[in-house]
Amino acid sequence: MATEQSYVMIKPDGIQRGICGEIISRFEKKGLKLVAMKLMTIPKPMAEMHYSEHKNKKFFSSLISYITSGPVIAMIWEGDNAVQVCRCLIGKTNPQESEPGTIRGDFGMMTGVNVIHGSDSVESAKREISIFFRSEEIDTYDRSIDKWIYE
Ligand code: DAT
Ligand code: MG
Repeated sequence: MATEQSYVMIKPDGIQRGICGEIISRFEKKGLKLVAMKLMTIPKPMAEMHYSEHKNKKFFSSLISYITSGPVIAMIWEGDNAVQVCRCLIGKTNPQESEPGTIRGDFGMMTGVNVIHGSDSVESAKREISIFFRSEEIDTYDRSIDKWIYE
């Protein structure tokens, strides 16, 4: 087992559209463990840090305006191979190319308004988690159901 943590964030459109419960439910049902969660409106400098790899792209300013336009739900999901598992649940960057059954495939229409973020590597996850959470905000607990999820 390679236990990892992924940074997952429901973007402002997910909150405005009232689909957070359904989205969170997919991560729970998959078997991932929620170890941190908060609602927040991201300050612009924090958004720029989170998306720093895109700072030279032409969509950067619209991306920052969008992600700071209203509250997001910031979460950390933990589990075996969690980074890749979360990306699978989320789907491709462009919701029109995302498979039905994925979050973006089921709930989105445009790349610039694509409902949810998930870390793309373990290194990115560590970086993003450190931007959004203090270590004391991340919980550690046992789940008795894990014996029915992991062999
Ligand atoms: P992902 O969120 O799937 O990891 P990414 O890291 O390449 O995708 O880009 C970050 C976000 O930036 C993405 O969720 C939506 C936005 N974005 C990416 N490419 C874009 C484009 N060509 N036009 C507009 N927005 C874009
Ligand atoms: Mg990315």
